[in-house]
Amino acid sequence: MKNLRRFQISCSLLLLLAAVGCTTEDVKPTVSLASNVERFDYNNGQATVFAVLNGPVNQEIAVELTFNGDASLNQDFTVSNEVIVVPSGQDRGFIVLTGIPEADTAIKQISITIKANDAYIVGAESSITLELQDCTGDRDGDGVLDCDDLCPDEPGPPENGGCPWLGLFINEILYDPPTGIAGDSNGDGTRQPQEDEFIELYNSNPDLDISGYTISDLDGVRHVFPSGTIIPSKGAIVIFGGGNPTGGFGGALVQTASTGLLSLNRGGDIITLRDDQGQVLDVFDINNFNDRAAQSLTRVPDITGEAFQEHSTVAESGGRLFSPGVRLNGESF
Ligand SMILES: [Ca+2]
Ligand SMILES: [Ca+2]
Ligand SMILES: [Ca+2]
Ligand SMILES: [Ca+2]
Repeated sequence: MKNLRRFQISCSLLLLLAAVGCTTEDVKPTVSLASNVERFDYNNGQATVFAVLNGPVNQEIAVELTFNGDASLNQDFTVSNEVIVVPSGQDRGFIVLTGIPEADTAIKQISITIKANDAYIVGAESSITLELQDCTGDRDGDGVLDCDDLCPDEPGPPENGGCPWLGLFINEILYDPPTGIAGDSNGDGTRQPQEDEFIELYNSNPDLDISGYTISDLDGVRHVFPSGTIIPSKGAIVIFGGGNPTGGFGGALVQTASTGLLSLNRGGDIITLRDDQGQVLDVFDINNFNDRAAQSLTRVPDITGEAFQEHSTVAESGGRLFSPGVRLNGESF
């Protein structure tokens, strides 16, 4: 309510002021847009678009809109109203968009923007974009319908949301544990520069038996995955240099180096992941990051990122220096 009261200069001297006019001053509501879905179907699918105020208004306002994008109003979709009416006493109003079935079912965008008006202030969320799709279509032919397909233009199995599997790869690596207890990545209560090194692998495959797979540095094999090591689909495994890893690690598998240490040389080393046939699956070249890090390097974003970055420099890390077994933001994979 605090910004929305209508203040009126007292008009008790109305008769006196009548000659020059009685002025009013409004504290205007701030308006933002929101929607209940990001995409909807040409085949009579619907999306609700809300105008949300920062508090209730004491008289009806009409939020004016513009519709842009390659989807056309009344050709590709209809709207229940071209303005959003917020009734008196309410803090929001809405309109409903409905898809029009048609032969052309390419994905089209609808961009809705609040038009400036004296009755309100346009807030930060002044515009939203929705997509119109053919939800019965399957453009990439992978059996996952477009509206359910997280990768609608790349074939992939249903169990991976219609996206291709990416294989087994390094997602994060700590070769330079921070000094002091902040460097106790394995959670065993002491910071030990060899033991607290780790490599985090992610499995973008169905469940995968990695028995006999290896991790090597330039000097030779540092870890052989023991018999019976199976990483669940879309799961992770963390290999620490040593110590007694303590904690949940997001439910990831946890091992320590079979040779007693990983010996990741921060001055220049190349880490190679191989399968049990000796085929190289992934390589991490520390020489590309020749400054001391005192934190891990991680894919950004997790899993799909091509580039590695220092962990704490990514906003969603919340300043954490590493995240063995979990995503940058601390959530499980
Ligand atoms: Ca598909
Ligand atoms: Ca797909
Ligand atoms: Ca430790
Ligand atoms: Ca991580």
